[in-house]
Formats: sequence, structure tokens, C-alpha cells
Amino acid sequence: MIVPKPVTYEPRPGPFILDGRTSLTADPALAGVAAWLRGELAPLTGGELLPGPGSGTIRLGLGDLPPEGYRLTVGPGEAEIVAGGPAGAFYGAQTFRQLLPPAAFRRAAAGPFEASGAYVEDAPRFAWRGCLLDVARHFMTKHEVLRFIDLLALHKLNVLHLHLTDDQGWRVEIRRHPRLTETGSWRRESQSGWNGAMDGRPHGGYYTQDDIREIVAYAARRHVMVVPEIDLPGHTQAAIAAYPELGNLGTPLEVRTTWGVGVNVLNAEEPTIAFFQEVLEEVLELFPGPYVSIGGDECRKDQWRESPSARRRMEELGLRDEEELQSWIVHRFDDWLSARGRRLLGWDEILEGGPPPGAVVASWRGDLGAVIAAERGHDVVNCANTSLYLDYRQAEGEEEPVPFGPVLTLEDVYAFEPVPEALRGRPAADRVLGAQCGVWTELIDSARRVDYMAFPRLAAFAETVWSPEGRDLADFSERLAAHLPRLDAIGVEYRRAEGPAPWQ
Ligand code: TNX
Repeated sequence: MIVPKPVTYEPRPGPFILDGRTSLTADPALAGVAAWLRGELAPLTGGELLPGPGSGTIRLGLGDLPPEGYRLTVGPGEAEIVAGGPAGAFYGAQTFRQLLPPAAFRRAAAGPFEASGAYVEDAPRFAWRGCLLDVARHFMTKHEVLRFIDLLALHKLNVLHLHLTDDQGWRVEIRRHPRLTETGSWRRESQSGWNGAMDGRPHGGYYTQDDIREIVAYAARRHVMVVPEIDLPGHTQAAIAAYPELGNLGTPLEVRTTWGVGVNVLNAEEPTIAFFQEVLEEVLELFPGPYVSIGGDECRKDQWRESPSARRRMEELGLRDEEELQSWIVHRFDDWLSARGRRLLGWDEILEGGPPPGAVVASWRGDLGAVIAAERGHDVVNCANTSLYLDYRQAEGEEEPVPFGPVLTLEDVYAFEPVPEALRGRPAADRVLGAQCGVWTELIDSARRVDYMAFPRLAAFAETVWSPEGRDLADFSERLAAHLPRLDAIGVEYRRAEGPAPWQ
């Protein structure tokens, strides 16, 4: 009863007993995975796993398999994981945990526990198995982010796209420009619903650079890459509130308190470009991964149209319209990132005016952007809001806490196909690196509500990116029924089909 569904699974005679006399041995190349697994299993055995022979042995070894692939054989006295590399061993270990009873996911659990016998061969369908977390609209503490990373890893997802900046908050310390967090990380109050009343409560928070390093390292140990997003040139009101010279008005603004697409955007002057390159310099130090998102979405052009200095700038650059200006900005950051060996990730708006050649497109408005980008030779991550926006409510009904967006049921998410229909069977289909679900948090004001919105839909999403094609809803439902008690044991307050919501 493994989630996401592995390529093959066969029951075998068991069980394997996990107790105080269980040992763990690993190929030196897998020492990191072994250390993580010891940490997960030690509380279950009442102590450390023995380094040498025990009554039962967990063995981690390397074999001729893809880097993320593994073979897991569990029977009396031995649980063996053979993997193509550390990531594969990690996924094998995650699957092994799922052979234990749900109670083994409780932090306070005390064994012995029995793992059922099994033979599993497995490898992911897609390389990019992501989830976006918007910590800009509502801040989540470092501890809550670390817990979320564990939940992603449990579902064999490997990308956490951290949306760190927006109109309503700037969440990462930048040493060179301290007001970004001093001013930009707090707002006076927040709007309660999409069009709702103001709540009168100040909201804020940010990650220090040490916090970020800790998050990135924690994620890396769980084979999750953290992709930072510094959204520009739209979605920048918090930055402009901190440094008004970045904007088009020259007058002070406050950190935004309402939702929706704002009019306040960056100007395209050289000092503004330089400012954000200085920001990105620090971001690159903190996030060693190959991808950096500059957002690029939903940039309203009103101020560029109306401001004489923006018009002058366009003339100076020989640009015909505001769309070309937006594209010019994106290219400036692409040149800068490419020169530093990184790849720009941007929302599908970067297709307007022609995206830079090496850019990766995060296609969010349905999957049309994914089709266009892939046909033009761009790598694409399918983030279709029509299937994968977990901030959208999951049922009709007044009891849903976040009545936003179209209804996106668990079944809708499960039916999502990362390769758009129009690309099927065509060479451009290979450009689809994978897919990514998103937890935007305008209306999700606590980690508890993130749990409710993300789960169990995230488990369904995981199958769309990990498991082989040919999914079967009935089969998933049966495995999900076995999976939910694991989430219960962890303390995840997911949406229960039978209700009520945890707070009702
Ligand atoms: C669109 S997805 C946005 C976000 C919102 C989200 C709400 C994207 C690139 N932009 O700023 O939070 O919709 O669902």
C-alpha cells in the first residue's frame, strides 16, 4: 500500500522485525541516506540501530540503476535497498518506512515494529516533482517549512519552489539592503477574504540567511532542491515600500495589505537592475541549486504607460511597448544568471516578447504555455492552475475554509497529466521536465490550513509525477486509505472526505 505507487510491487513472505537489535549497514557513498534513516528509525527501536550484525539487518547498497531508482527486498531478517545513487536509496528507504505500520510514523512510537515482506522496483517518471510554497503572502516559520519538506520527501517530491517575495511581504534577509526585511517583511494588516474585510492584525516575518542555509541543507539531506523565487518586475510592492526609488511614483508606499494583481511595479532604470542583481548575488550564495526564479508573472503595465520616465527609458532602449520592456528586463536577468552558471525559471508570461534561450518556463495558466514553450525548445515545468493550485477549494460547500477558485477535487488532481495532450507523442514532449503543484497563501494564514489545503491532494499529485502512466483511481483510493493513517500519525490535519474540518 505504497504512495506514490511504485513501478512494481510484489508481496513477499515477511515480516522483517525492527527492534533494538536491528542493524543498519550502508555503502560509504550512501552514508548520508543511512544517517537520515537512522534518525527516522532510532526512536522506533528505543535507541540507535546497531552498526554491526543484529537480529535483522537493513542494507543499503549501490547497483546499476538510474540515480533515482531503487530495488527494495524485505523479508525475515533482511531489508535490502539497492539503488542507483543516494537519491534512489533515499526513496527506497521512504518506501521501506511505508511497509511499517502507520504507528511507526509517530514521533513517540516505541517498537518493535513489523515491516511486511515485499519486493519493489521503482524509479520516477519525471525529474521535476515540485511544490510551490508561498511564504510571502503568509509567513511560515522555519520549523513549519522544515516539517513541510519532510512531507514533500515522504511523497517522493524533490523540488520546493519557495516564493519568497511579493507585494505583501519580503521574506529573505539581504545584508546589502537591510530595509527589504526591516520594512518589507511586515504589513499593517491583511485582507481576510479575496474581497473581504481587513483584519486589523499586523503580519510578518522573514528568514535570516542562517535560517535559509538551514532550510536548504535540511532539504538537501532529503533530496529536495529548494528553488528560490524573487518575483519581479511585478509583485514587488514590499521592495518598493522599503526602497521607493525602485518604483515609478517616487512617493512612499506601504507594504500591500490586499490581494490580487497590484499596479506597483519596478522601474527599468539601471540602478534598479543593479539593486536586484545585488539581491540575487546573495540569493545565489544561499541557494546552490541550478535554478533561480525571477517570477515574471502578472506585471501590470499601467505605471510604465503613464510615467514619463518609463516612456523615456523605453525610447532610450529602442523598445516599442511595455511588453518589450518587460521582456528586456527578463533578458537582463537571464544574461546575468547565465553568466553565473544558473538557469532562469520564470512563469509563462516570460514567453511574451520571446523568452531567453536557456530559460525554463513554469507554465501556470492552464497548459497552453507549456505547449508553446516546449514547441519552441524550452524546458517546461507544468504548473497548470486548472489542476494543481492547492489554494483552490477542494469541494463546494460553505464549510470549506477558503472559498477561492474553481473546485479542484482530489480526483481532479489525480486525473492531471503532466504532458499536455497537444504534445503527446511529439519530440517536444521530452521538454516537459515534470510538474509542480502550488500552495499560494493569500487566504491560507497558518501552517494548519496549509495542511488542510495541501493534503491529501498532494498525495494524488505525487502519483502524477512519480508513478508510471496508466493511473487507476480505484487503486489509488485503496492505497490512500492506507496512507491517511500515516498522515494522522505525523499529525497532518488533511481534509477528510467525511468531514469535519479539523477546526469545526
Ligand atoms: C496567480 S501563479 C499568481 C499568484 C497568486 C495565485 C493565486 C502566479 C504566477 N501568480 O500570485 O497567488 O494566482 O491562485
